[in-house]
Formats: sequence, structure tokens, C-alpha cells
Amino acid sequence: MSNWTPEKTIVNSWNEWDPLRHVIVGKADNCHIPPEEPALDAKVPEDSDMRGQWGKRPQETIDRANELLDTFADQLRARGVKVDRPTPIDHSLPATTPDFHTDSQFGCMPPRDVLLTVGSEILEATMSYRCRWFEYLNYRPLMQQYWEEDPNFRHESAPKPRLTDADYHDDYLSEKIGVEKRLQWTADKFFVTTEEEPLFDAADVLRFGRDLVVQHGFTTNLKGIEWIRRHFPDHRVHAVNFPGDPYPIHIDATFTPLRPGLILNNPQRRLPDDQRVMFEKNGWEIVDAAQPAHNAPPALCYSSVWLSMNVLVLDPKTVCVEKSEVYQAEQMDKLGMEVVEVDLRDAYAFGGGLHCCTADVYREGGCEDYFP
Ligand code: DAV
Repeated sequence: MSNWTPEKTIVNSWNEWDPLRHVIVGKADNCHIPPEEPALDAKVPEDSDMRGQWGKRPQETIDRANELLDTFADQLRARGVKVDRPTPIDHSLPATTPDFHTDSQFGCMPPRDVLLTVGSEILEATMSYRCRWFEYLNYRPLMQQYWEEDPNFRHESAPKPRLTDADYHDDYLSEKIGVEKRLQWTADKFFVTTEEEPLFDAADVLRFGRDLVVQHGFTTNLKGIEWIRRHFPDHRVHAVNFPGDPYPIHIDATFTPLRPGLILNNPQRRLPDDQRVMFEKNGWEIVDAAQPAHNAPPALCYSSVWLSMNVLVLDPKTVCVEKSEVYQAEQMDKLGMEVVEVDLRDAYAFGGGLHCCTADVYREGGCEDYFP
């Protein structure tokens, strides 16, 4: 007879700032630039060096990104944070379901896009790109281990979406649209994804204890937000959008809570006044983030220069900031945060910065109500 008994708490994280004790850091192994597909194409800026390219990323960039991610993991361990790493699947394999086919996958970066930790639960997001449909498999060995060890761990997976052409507006794909028109569309909340079925990426969600703040944009639709609301009935779920962003995917280079009462907001992607009410009523301050140190993203990078504000908070007084982002570090210092410098810029192309490339497993503390 088996004597298997799960017995310790492994998974617990309710917000973005309580003291971090256990985290997953992504890996760059075998990452691919996926072939064209509707939602992804809409994100690649029209003048980007990535247009029209696909295939495995150059090996020297993979090696360099892994070197930086390994060093970041060691830095976290040196501060007493337990670090787990995923088990990369073969991203060169095509992905085929009865509804779609794509010739390659994406990678196992960044974990924040796929895994949403809420309390004792880790939820695998639906995802909204075909090339990322199977990405959860990179994390299954860890999920299985947590499940076996932690009797309270809830391993959940949102309904896999069909991702047929009906999920995407084809207007978004026609000829050169131009940034002006894209800005008008995002102000009108007309995004590349339709309301065919619930879609969300985990990185569109920020956790504030009892409240979840979710960005409505390219990667998360209103039905995705409604799905999250029904799935977490003890939470209040708030849809937000940031009209200044022509390519709104993922909230974590736009709106960054640092500690109870303090949030950085991207000055080009200001939270509209009517959506500020819950923060203002509860005495939260929303301050403009410092300017990025760079005028352009690195080569073959999907993200904008605003990865400068994609920081990882270790506790309400300590924050990891990318080493070259000197203005962001200076602002953190003025806000009373101790800054831990992390060299990560050469890994940005793999899907993001310090918040992106991690996923919470355990932070101290419980579920507080910050907006009573
Ligand atoms: O500003 O390009 C990047 C977010 C990546 N998770 C941006 C958003």
C-alpha cells in the first residue's frame, strides 16, 4: 500500500508585494519566433525587425539569455528565495488541434504569462496565441510536484480555447494600419481578439488581495475577464484598460503595484479617471513611472521599452530593477525602496522583464482587503 501523504504548504500568494519566498524563473532553451498568426502579428510593430521572420532564435542569444536567467535565479536564492525552473518541451514541434495548426511553438518564457497564482491555487491561463496553446506543459512537472506535496494546492486549468479564425478580427491584419488608427481602436476597446470565447493570458492580471485587476486588451477579452470573475467568486474582479497603448498585451509594463498604497503607472498609458476611483477612495497613490533608459527595445523583442517598469517586488521595501534602467532605479530609491540590480536586458527578447520571467509560488501573508 502506498503511504503517500501530502503534508506541507507550498503554494500561497495573494498579491504582488508581500515577502517572496518561492518563485519559478523561466528558461530560454529552444525558444522560437513563431510563424505568423493573427493575434501575434497585431502585436509586432510595423517597423519591427521581427516582421516576416520565424524559426528558432539564434543559439548565442538563447545561451546568453539562459546565463542571465541562471544568474537572476542565483541572486534570488542568495536572498533566501527558493527558485524552481520549468522543464522545456520541444518548441520546434508544430501544434495541431482539430481547430488550428501552427508550425512551431513559442518557448517556456515568460512563466508569468501562463501561470496565475491566487492564494493556494495556480491557474493555467487559456492563452490567446496558437503558438502558446501547449505552453503549460513546460510547467506540468512542477505543478505535479506541488500537487503531490501540498494538500491544499489547487492546480487548475482554464478551458482550452478553440482559437479558430473567429477569435480574431481580421481588420487588424490588413495592410499597414498605422499607430494613429491603432490608438483610436484601443481607445474604443476594439482589439485584435473577438468575444468568440473566453480568452486571457495570466500576465493581464494583477493581484491585490481580495481584488483582481485585469487588463482588457489584445490577449484578454471581456469573456475572459468574466470567466475569471466566476472562477474566483470570493474576489472582486475589475476590468481596466489603458487607451494610450497601441499594442495592449499584459498589464505588467503598464501598471505596477509596489506596496499597499503605491502603484506606478506608465505615463503614456494612463489609467482613465473613471477607473481610478477605487484606488483614490482608498488612499492609494498612482505615480508616473520614470522614463525608460533606452529609446528602442533590443533586437527581435516583442515588448516595448517600458519593460523598465516590469520590476519584481521582493517585499514592500525591496525591488529588483533591471541593471541598465537607471532612471527607474533612481525613482525606486526616492520612493524608499531598496533596489536590487539584475542584469536581464539581453533576455528581454524572450518575452519580457523581471516580473514577466517569474511566476509566484509563495509569498508570506494572507488575503487582505485593500479596498474596503
Ligand atoms: O510594453 O510591450 C510587455 C509585457 C510583457 N509581458 C509592452 C508590454
